[in-house]
Order: sequence, then C-alpha cells, then structure tokens
Amino acid sequence: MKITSAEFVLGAADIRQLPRDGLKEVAFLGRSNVGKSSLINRLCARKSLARASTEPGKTRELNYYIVNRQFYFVDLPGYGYARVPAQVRSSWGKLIEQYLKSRDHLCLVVQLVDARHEPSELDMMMVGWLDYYNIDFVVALTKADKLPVSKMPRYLQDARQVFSSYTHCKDVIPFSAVSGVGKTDVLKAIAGKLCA
Ligand SMILES: Nc1nc2c(ncn2[C@@H]2O[C@H](COP(=O)(O)OP(=O)(O)OP(=O)(O)O)[C@@H](O)[C@H]2O)c(=O)[nH]1
Ligand SMILES: [Mg+2]
Repeated sequence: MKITSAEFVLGAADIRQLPRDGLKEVAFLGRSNVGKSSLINRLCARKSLARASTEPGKTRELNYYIVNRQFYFVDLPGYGYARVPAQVRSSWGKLIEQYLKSRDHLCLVVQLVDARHEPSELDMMMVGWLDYYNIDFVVALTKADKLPVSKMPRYLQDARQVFSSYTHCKDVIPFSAVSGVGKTDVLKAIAGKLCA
C-alpha cells in the first residue's frame, strides 16, 4: 500500500465528537513518548503531520488523520505518563477503553512498545483489552535503531513469546521512525485489514 495523502481532520477529547461517516480506522496505541506520532509521520512520509512531542504526555486527544481520502489513522492519547495527575490519567484510560469498545469500523490497532524495554503493566492491560474486545492488533517494537543490531533477534523472540498468547495479536514488527525499518511490514498489516 502506498500512502499518497494524509491530512489532519480533528482532535477529540470526547467519544461523542468522533466521525460518524463509517470509514474504516486504524488506531495507534502506546505509552506516552513511545513514538506513536513519529510512526504515523513515517508511514505517511510526512515530517510533522502528527506532532511529535518534545515533552511526553502532550497528545491528550484522539487525533484523526484521513489517509488516501479513504480511511482514518487515529493517534490515541499516550498513557502512563507519571507526571500527569492521577485523575487525568484515569480519564485517559476511560477514553481509550470507550474508544476501543465502541468503534465498529476500527479494523486494526498498532500497539507500540519500546523495543528496548519489557512491556509495562499498562501495555499488557491494553493488549488484554484488545483481545477482550476482539480487536486485531500488531505490535510495533519502536526505536529499534537504539538497539544494537546483534540484540534485535533475541528481543524480537522474547516479544513474540510474550504476545503469542493473545489470539488477536497478528504480528510483532521491529520499527524505527529514524531508519524506516518496519515501515513496509506495518503498512502491509494495515492494507491486509483494510481490504479484508
Ligand atoms: N531514535 C528514535 N527516536 C524516536 C523514534 N520514534 C520516536 N522517537 C523520539 O521519541 C520522542 C517521542 O516521540 P513521539 O512520536 O512524540 O511519541 P508519542 O508516543 O507520540 O508521545 P505522546 O504524544 O506524548 O504520547 C521524540 O523525541 C521522538 O523524536 C525512533 O524510532 N527512533
Ligand atoms: Mg504523540
């Protein structure tokens, strides 16, 4: 699949503000600062379509981008940023769960996990929700460029092991927004679900 156009459509802090046009959507989920916006920018070959943050926890809304005038990419608010008040953190959790539960046209979630670290409790809670709500997902192991090439096979094997118990996990893909590694595989997974 080739992405030929991508435009920002809306940012919503409330589930009721989301589009009702029935277009399919692909959502990007992961802790704050894991690289969601950078991954979206890389997929779309745009430098600053989705704002990559200098400060973690900046993406507080669900940001909708229309891609190829056909479907949406949804940049979900990053979770798990410690310096955000507990009340705000729990409202993000609710917003994300409401989103996952209610979007009938959500056909794939790209779950991002930092390639260098074990998935956090919150990451595991998210993939638990994805399985529970019957949503297919792929895991992108982000910032792969920061890991020595020799270590990647082992990290990938470990991650595959962790996620293999989830019925809806379709693939685990090393990804780098810097080098572009993994872009083709992520796009392939997306195209597969959009055409299904
Ligand atoms: N080296 C490297 N840095 C990356 C990569 N992806 C993202 N970053 C950096 O990580 C930081 C966070 O990236 P973002 O894309 O803003 O992360 P996010 O998940 O959208 O963050 P929030 O919107 O705060 O939830 C930025 O400084 C990026 O430049 C990558 O693949 N490699
Ligand atoms: Mg972001």
